[in-house]
Amino acid sequence: MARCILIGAPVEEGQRRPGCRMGPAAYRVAGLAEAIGELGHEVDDLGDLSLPTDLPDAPCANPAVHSLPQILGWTDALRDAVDDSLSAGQMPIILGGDHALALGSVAGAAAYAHRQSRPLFLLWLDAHSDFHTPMTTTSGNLHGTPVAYIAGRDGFDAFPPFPQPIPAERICLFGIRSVDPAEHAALLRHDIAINDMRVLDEQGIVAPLRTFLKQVEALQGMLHVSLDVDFLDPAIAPAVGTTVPGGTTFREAHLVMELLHESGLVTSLDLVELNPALDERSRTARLMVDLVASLMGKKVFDRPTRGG
Ligand code: 5AB
Ligand code: MN
Ligand code: MN
Ligand code: MN
Repeated sequence: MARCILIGAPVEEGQRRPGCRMGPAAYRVAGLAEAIGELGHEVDDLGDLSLPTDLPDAPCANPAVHSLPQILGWTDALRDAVDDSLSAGQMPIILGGDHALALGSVAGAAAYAHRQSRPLFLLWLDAHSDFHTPMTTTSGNLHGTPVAYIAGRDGFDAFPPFPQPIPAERICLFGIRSVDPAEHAALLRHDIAINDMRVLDEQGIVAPLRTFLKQVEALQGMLHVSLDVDFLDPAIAPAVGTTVPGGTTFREAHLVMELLHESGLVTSLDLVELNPALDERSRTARLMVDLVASLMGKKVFDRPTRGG
């Protein structure tokens, strides 16, 4: 059984639409702690992190970029919180907040993994590749940049150097169906596994996910999973600012979570981009809670283990 720690990250400066700051509260109201606890795990709630008050002065050469000082502040806070909980033997579950929080959460996991001399792997469940740098983004929204930071791309001069960037072969993008031209050009230069929706339509979700999980297992790696609400089809998960049609179905998403549970490999988790102001009677929040329950071991039908 795991010792989970919920970390509220009311980050919304990584994009422009207000509402993501209510994400942590929506997960609590939807019963996240209870759902995990019912499966027999220990759950603590750290409450919400707050933005440090003395924000750095951070000019950026790309005038489109906004809220850089705030995102730098969040990055620091998230990195420390995730590193501290992993160091305490806990499994951090970050309640976002927009995806810019992953600049810090994955940095914390990477710092910890480095001290343990264990390789860190990243599974990015998202409609988007989030592979912009602050220099290439045209929207100026930093929630579109974490994978580039994590992979060690240039252009993050305002940020602390990423502790031990994750080699491209240990990053898996899954569910992708919206990639900007600058991201596309950069992805062609990196050996990142890109399981876009075309691949998943053709091969299903099981084979590509198992291939990746085998690599994690072979190196006894740590695995950070970053789940963006827009990974899901907007028909089942409307509460997100950046919907893209053609996302994963209810059962595909649950199957991903069930396979992750069976692997026993997940060491940290982000839940990002939920905007409760766009939700319909909490259905997206509740779906996300159900998905976490599947990840933590809830089964459709619990068969006694065979054999013996
Ligand atoms: B998300 C876009 N590529 O850079 C941009 O939701 C969208 O965290 C980024 O995946 C979406 O603004 C970021 C058009
Ligand atoms: Mn994202
Ligand atoms: Mn996205
Ligand atoms: Mn989004």
